[in-house]
Amino acid sequence: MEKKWWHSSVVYQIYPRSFMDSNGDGIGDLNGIISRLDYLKELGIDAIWLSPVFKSPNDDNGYDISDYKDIMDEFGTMKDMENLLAESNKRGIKIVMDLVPNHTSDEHMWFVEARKSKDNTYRDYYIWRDPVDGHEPNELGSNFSGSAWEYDETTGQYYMHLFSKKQPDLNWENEKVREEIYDIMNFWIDKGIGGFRMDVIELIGKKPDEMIIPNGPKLHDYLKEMNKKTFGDKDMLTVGECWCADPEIAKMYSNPDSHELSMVFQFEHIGLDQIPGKDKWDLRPLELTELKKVLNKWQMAFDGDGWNSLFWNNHDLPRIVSRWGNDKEYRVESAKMFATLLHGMKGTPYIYQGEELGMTNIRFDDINDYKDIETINMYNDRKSKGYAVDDIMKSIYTKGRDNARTPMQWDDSANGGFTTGTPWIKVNPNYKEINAQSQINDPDSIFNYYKKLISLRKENEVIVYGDFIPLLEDDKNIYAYERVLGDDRIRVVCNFTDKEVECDYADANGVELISNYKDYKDGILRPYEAFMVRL
Ligand code: TEU
Ligand code: CA
Repeated sequence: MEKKWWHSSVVYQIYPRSFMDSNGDGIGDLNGIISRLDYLKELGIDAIWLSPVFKSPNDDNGYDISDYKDIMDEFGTMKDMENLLAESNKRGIKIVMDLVPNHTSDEHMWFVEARKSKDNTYRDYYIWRDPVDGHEPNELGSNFSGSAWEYDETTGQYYMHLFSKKQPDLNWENEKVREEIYDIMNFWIDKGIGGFRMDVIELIGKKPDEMIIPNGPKLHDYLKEMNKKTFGDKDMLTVGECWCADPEIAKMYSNPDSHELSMVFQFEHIGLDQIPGKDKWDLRPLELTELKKVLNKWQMAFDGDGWNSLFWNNHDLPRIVSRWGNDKEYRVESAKMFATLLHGMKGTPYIYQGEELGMTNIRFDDINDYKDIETINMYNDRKSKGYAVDDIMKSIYTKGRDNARTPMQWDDSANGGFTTGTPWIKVNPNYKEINAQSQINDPDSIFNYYKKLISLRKENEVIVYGDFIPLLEDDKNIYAYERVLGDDRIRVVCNFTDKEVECDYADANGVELISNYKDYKDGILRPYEAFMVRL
């Protein structure tokens, strides 16, 4: 397989609204990011995935874009963006932009025009249907509750929106739409970006009348066309968000021979703590054996014909240390355990802002403190259907997107040093104990543990390209595996529980690369103990 820079890279995701506020308006911004680039350089990451920074009325925090070639007022100006690119590139950090090609804002000029009349030039940029018996054209639901169809008075038709009604879906069957998106991509490529993360890319080939939404018939034709007309001859990282990908589908996207994307985000492991057939708010406990089955399958799925991305959390998901770890007594141990497990694997690791500090989920008592449209819509929907408020809040505490969206905790000053003003969403009150400043110079901190894991990937080719060999597949408490490249063999051993467990691999038996305890205990792994050794 041809080697690529992104095979050995580690990517850091920035959610700009919550990263760093430079001007005291309570909203993170581009100049704030620039002021923290040295922190990221110190951590050792290679690229930043920047969640959307384009003009947006912020119905869905920037995933509703009204101008793809301009910057959101709250975040800064195009000059600031160019400055961010220059300052990042100076430090050897690439910027991967977030492309939202499935839908725009209803305030985008295309949609403002399209809804004016049935014969408007832009009408066919979106998906319109006549009412059926005075109702929605079909049962299709929005990911943010309710129907995916919104009636538009002016022309007496419904338009389709798989997310909020302020996010009308683009009609990818229209060649002009595709050309517009490619033009936008080339605009950003010319500015010197390092790649694209593609929002819900699996939806662009949809056939709404046939109820085919992800993985539509033309999806891969579109991606091949996009590749050819935009980044195909550039050395870029492209990652598609694909909730419904299995390994075979992932190969279609990421096999170098198919000329589509570098890799996809797959979410099979992310659904393991929800009741099958229901949605993410319907909770059940995670079984480690199931997690191993899924992740090991993905680890062994590709042999030069695809590439994995590796992540535990992002701006849509709860924080891993709170979700499947222990964010109280064993916060530091469990955060390091999850880091070890993931960063020993084959693929490109993604770190979500604050994960490197062991930041935790949030619990607001008052629903009005929540800002996320998905959370608020679900709350109202379930309340109107008679769910108990306590149960709804429990789902939000476990799965709500705002868990990961509270401001970065930089130091122990007011608002964690994120802003001198009033933050757009409340800061987690634990910022006095959990913050970057207290970790940077502490050799035992989570931050320095991540830093070491990142440098291990740079120094050991076996971590990048080695084969994956699962161990103890039926064990309910321990996640262990080996990586092998030629004569080089490393072993990763992780106790997934808050108890001591017996383990044949508990003694290092080799050269330690990293460990979250200072020593070893004969035949025993202590709570969340994790290490990586060269055999
Ligand atoms: O997410 C796609 C998506 O399906 C999620 O919204 C999902 O429904 C939910 O978060 C499950 O937890 C992408 C973006 O990552 C998300 O932030 C956007 O809201 C969404 O697309 C619409 O652009
Ligand atoms: Ca600001």
